Amino acid sequence: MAGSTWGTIFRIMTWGESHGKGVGVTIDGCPAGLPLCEEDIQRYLDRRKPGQSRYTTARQESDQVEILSGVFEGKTTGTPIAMMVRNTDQRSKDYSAIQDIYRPGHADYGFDQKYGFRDYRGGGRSSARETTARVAAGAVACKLLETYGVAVTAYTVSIGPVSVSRERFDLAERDNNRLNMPDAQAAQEAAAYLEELMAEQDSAGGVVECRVQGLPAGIGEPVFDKLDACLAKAVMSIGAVKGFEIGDGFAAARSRGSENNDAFYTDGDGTVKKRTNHAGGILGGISDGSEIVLRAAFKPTPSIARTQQTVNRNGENVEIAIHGRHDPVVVPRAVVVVEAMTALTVLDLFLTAKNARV
Ligand code: EPS
Repeated sequence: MAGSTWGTIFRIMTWGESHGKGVGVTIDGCPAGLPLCEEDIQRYLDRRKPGQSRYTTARQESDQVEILSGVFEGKTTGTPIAMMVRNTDQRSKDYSAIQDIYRPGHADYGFDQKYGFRDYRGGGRSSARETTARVAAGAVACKLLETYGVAVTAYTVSIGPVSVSRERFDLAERDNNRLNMPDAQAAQEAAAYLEELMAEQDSAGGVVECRVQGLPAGIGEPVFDKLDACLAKAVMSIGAVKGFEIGDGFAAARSRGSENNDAFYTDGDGTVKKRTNHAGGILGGISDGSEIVLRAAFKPTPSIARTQQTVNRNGENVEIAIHGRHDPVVVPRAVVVVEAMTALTVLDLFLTAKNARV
């Protein structure tokens, strides 16, 4: 299956299926000398792992990472860094009953049409479990970005109809609630909303926002590899993402030029600043030195227990009710996945930009 690599200089290849032996990633292009240990990766994986609350899948995986290569005496060696996480709590029998049925909202039908058969156990490679490998690679990218003074931070901004209030916004609150919302009141309201949906055997979607701080101006290539174009591809490659915005995004379409332009100014200290950031930190596909702001819209989890109409492999109309362990909402666990894909993309273009001038 092609399409499992990302990046040009800092390049990753992910592998593994939800019900196979494990999932993993190889990073090629990480510079030598970066201090790195399994705990650096584990901190990120723990934010994504399943079984964390009643609002996530009940599958119990510790998602313990093993670094197999590329690190010696606590530092990267410049050779490929291979990392793996073993699967331990597969329950493939949950999928036997639906192996010949196309789950609405899932990749099943497309995979069958493309390959003629599929690994139906847990959705194989189309499972959200695939994102484990992205997060492991993203943790390394974040550590390397830190050495350049760049920080990537994501959080949940909405679940269903409940949005965080910009007045109550408190990033420290993000890690105090299971929905990863930087607003305690919104988290409570969203939890109540999820309880209602769960009682109705239904699921919710939501929006993750991500900010990149400390990125200098000049990152991103002018035509096809624009910073925003690459971020869009990276973030939209995360399963369940259906929408993507930079800065004001779709709202900019309703704005006027006089409102949407961010005025430049200088304090006379030699740096160029902007009074506003409607552009989300990117102009002409190149970072402008202000904060990068992006948002990803996630659809509601397609695996729901209530009865749905569908079709089987024999082309017959059938009914399906999906049981087993599923997230009533994927958004809280996806926060760190958005961080990972953003970090991998920004880092790769940051390293590319180093060769822009003699
Ligand atoms: C998923 C379905 C469930 C989730 C899984 C994502 O798989 P299973 O039926 O095997 O428990 O648990 O999430 C993870 C295992 C994970 O690590 O994210 C799906 O359909 O995407």
